[in-house]
Formats: sequence, structure tokens, C-alpha cells
Amino acid sequence: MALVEVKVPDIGDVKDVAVIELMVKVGDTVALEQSLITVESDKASMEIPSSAAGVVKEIKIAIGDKVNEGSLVLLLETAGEAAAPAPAPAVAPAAATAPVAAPVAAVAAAPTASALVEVFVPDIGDFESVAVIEVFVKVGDTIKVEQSLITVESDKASMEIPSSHAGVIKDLKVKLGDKVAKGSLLAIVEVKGAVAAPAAAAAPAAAASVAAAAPAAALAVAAPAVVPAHEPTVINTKLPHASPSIRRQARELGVPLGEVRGSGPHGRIQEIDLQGFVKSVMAGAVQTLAQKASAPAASSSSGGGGSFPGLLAWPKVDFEKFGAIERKDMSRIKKISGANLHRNWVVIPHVTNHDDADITELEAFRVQTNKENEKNPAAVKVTMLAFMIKAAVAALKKFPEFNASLEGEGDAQKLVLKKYHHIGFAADTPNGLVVPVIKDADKKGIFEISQEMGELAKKARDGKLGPAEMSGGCFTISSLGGIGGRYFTPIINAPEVAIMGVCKSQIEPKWDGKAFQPRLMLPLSLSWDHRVIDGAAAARFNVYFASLLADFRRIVL
Ligand code: CAO
Repeated sequence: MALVEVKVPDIGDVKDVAVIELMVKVGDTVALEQSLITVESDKASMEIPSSAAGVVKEIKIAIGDKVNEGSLVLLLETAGEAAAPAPAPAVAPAAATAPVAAPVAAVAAAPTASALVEVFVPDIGDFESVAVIEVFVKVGDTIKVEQSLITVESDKASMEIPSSHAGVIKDLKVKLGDKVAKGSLLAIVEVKGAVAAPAAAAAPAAAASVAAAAPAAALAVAAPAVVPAHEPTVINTKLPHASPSIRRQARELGVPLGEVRGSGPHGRIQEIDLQGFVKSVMAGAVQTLAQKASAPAASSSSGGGGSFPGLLAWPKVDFEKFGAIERKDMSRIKKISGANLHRNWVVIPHVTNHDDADITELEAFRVQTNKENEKNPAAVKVTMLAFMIKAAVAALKKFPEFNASLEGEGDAQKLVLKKYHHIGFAADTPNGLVVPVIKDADKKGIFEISQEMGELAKKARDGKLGPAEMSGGCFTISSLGGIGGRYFTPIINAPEVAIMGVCKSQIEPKWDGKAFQPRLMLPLSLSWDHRVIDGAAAARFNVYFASLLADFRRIVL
């Protein structure tokens, strides 16, 4: 038996990081590499793993303490004779911005050594034998933890496979067209300043942790803007055991962590658990309160996704009797967005106001701006939608009840007024409709918004949007302007309370008091939640929105 001091290892450039989570307590038996605490700087959070296995005898820090490399974390009673601590293990960054949980690298730091580590395909969910359609790296490349190595594609979704280790690629074991599955060897990576843990330990550790990285695309597809209200199946009364990045993702997705069953050590909630929870809510395995309220007798026989008491059953037709047909699978996006749209349509008392904006001058300005930048290859093409996003921000500021969400039920119901301005835009993709979100649109200019929108729309079409890129929206604009049409009745993207639908602008004769003038008119269709917004407010919102587009100088008033 020996008492070993466990200290904060080299945590890179960060100094005086705050302890935000204690994951163990006195008396706990901890394994080598087990996360002990989470620290957070202004840029990232990371978990500090144990450099030895043993029983926690004393904890030397508290939540809120500031620590640095070498700070004493705790005293551990180990089974061995010698009290010499093992080399400090590598720290697993909690990937503050990545949409996936960071893998816990099963390596122990030994500053002078380097080792070859095998990187495998992690648990990728239900997919078996998926084709490699993109290889992002080559032999000799220096890669980071979480960096995407390849993209794989099944008939249902595509997903990027991240690396479980940082280092230099020594050998690449896959090529385009190869079929891979969970556990397939992807690459041999030389990890600097580290000694590989025994293969038997390394592989499962990598696989288990990267499993959390399972398909950004799949979750992108699966994740609604926010997980709807649901009937809890598990409720943890204790503080849920999860890293800050998982907590942040849960907040963004509206997932109540107390109800998520953690599959990690000591019931720790991993990203895969979060994904599983979101998927089960969306798939109806966990029935939403809204679904319960609106469709108590829901049955799969409806073909319409639920039946209602007192209504006739969904018609069953033997279509083949009338002619040739073909049955086609619905894409995952279609199924999931369909279920969301159905719920929103049924639960929210929608009203749609139609109006027109005179965009004659604004369109001329937009065309002129793009012309001026024509010769600059780096210039961003300015879109009408970017102006509409700025106009939406101004209108939300003037009418704050449009920048709100309903929370709670009955007497306890509250209106949550948001002080931030994240605007979603509906994007049509080969697999269906998704809504990427421009965060903090109030702080961005037209060029920046146009550029971000272009990038997000491309990612959406490529099926690469992460859940964070579709979360947190306050208000959505659905533009069919590039296609055509006059007006439509967009369905509100819950838990938002309004959505602006836009169709194709057309030159129309407008009476100026003396004569008809040709003006470019943009048709607007604002749908709003009548539980939150009144008709008069909606009409004023539309009038104000249109007035901003008619004379964009008003935006700075
Ligand atoms: N009136 C007339 N023309 C318009 C217009 C409007 N309201 N809006 C865009 N256009 C023009 C553009 O100027 C562009 O023309 P040029 O190439 O000559 O400049 C062309 O239409 C194509 O625009 P776009 O659609 O590529 O670009 P956008 O910025 O308008 O829209 C995006 C981007 C991602 C929103 C769009 O591609 C898209 O997916 N729209 C569909 C959204 C949708 O499905 N909504 C329905 C949801 S409910 O089911």
C-alpha cells in the first residue's frame, strides 16, 4: 500500500483553469486514466485523468479552485509498494466546440517517447459494412484528436469518422470504395510523447469513446431544433454525471440530462447516450407530451402518423388495383422532419398573415453590390435572404414576443423572452428539409451572413450539418423565392413562435397616387402562434418587416 499524489498533468497553454466538476469522492476506487475532475478555461474544458489506480483518500481541491500543471488534485492509496506516481496521463480535451465528445486517448504521457497507435472505426450505430466515400488524410499528415479521417456512407446516411489520437499518419489502411465496419483498422498513427497502452486496452477505449462521435450527420438528421417535451422514463435525482461539452450540447438540444441513462463509467453520460435519447424521443419510443395531448389514440395504421378520437380511420387503398406503383423508403430527414412538422401543425394554433414588401430599391442595391464585387474572386455574393435575416432581427427587437418560446403547462406556463438573435433558414436538400441557424445574426453584417449562409446551405446539402448548427434558433425564414410561387402557410418550427415564408418577387403595377409604377414586390407569409401573438401584432410585424426591406436605411434608425 502506498499513498500517491495525483497532480494536474501538462494541460497545454492554459493557465489558472477553474475546477468545474469533481467526478470522484473520498473512498471511491478509481482506475488508471479515469477522469477525476473537469477544468474549464475561457476556450475549452478538459477532463483530468488519474495517473494511478487506487482508492481516493483525500481530495485536495474544490469546485471553483484554479489549478495549473502540477497542482495537487488528490491522494490515492495504491496497491503497490512504491509511492512513485506513474507518468501523468494525457488529458482528454472536452472539445468545447466540436459536435462530438472527445475520445479519451488510451495513452500515458512519457515526454520523450513516441509510439505507434492503431486507429479503428468506432461504433457507428446500426451501420454494417459502409463504403468509404472520402479520405481526408494521407500518410505523413499531422492530425489532431477528433480530426475527420474519412467519410463513410450507407444507403441512409453519411458520417465522418474522427481520429481517436493526435499524431502523424504512418500508414493508411483504407482507400476509397473500401467497405468498413466497427473495429476496421483505419490508420497507424505515431503518437508523440506517449507510450501506447497495451493493445487490448487501447482498442476498446478508443472504440468506446469515439462511439460517441457517431454520425454527426445521423444526429444532424435526428436532432430536432430542440427535443420536445416528453414523458420521462428515467429520472436521476442526483446531479447527472456528464462532461461540460455534453452538458452544453444537452442545453442546446433541450435534453433534460436527469432523464438520460449514462452508459459510461459510473453511469457517466456520453454523447452516444445523448444521441440515443434524442433519437428515442423523436422516434416516439419516448412519447412526447405534445403527442400524448394531441393524439392519445395514435396508431400506425393511419399512414398519416397518428389518428384522433372521433375521426375516420386513414383510408386503406389497394393501389396496385388501379395501376403500377413503386414503394420507396422515406429518407431519415423526411421521417424526422415529418414527425416534427406534424406535431407542430397539430399542437400550435397557427395563423398566417400575408403581405408584400416593395424591394425595388433593395434588389437594385443588391445587384449593384454584387456587380461591384464581380472582379474580386474572394468576394461573397450577397443574397436577398441575408437582408431578410437582418430585417428579421430588427423586427424581433421591436416585437420581442416574436423572439420567445412557451415553457411549461397550465398555471406554470411562462413565456421565455430571448435576448439573443439566432435566425434559422429552411434549406432544401436532396434528403429533405433542414434548418441551419445563423447564430448572433444581430452582430453580423450582410456579407458575413451571406457567406455563412452559403457555407451552411452547402453543408446541409452534403448532409454534414452538426446538431449545434441546427440548434438555438429564435425565428425561421423559409424562402422559396429562388423557385417561385406566391404565398404559402409555413409551419412554425417549435419551440419558436413565428416563421416568415417568402416567395418569388415579381414586378407589379403599383399606384403612386398619379400613375401605376412598376415595382418589384416580394410576397411575405408570416405564420405565428396565436397562444403567444395577437393578430394585430402580427400585422404590425409584417408591416414593419416590409418597411425595412422597402427602405433598408430604417434598420439603423
Ligand atoms: N424572389 C426572386 N428571386 C429570388 C428570391 C426571391 N424572393 N430569392 C432568391 N431569388 C433568386 C436569387 O437571387 C438567385 O438568383 P441569381 O442566381 O440570379 O442571383 C436564385 O433565386 C437562387 O437563389 P437561391 O435559392 O440559391 O438562394 P437563396 O439565398 O434565395 O436561398 C436557400 C438559399 C438555402 C434558402 C435555398 O437554396 C433553399 O433551400 N430554399 C428552399 C427552402 C425551402 O424548402 N422552404 C420550404 C420549407 S416548407 O417545406
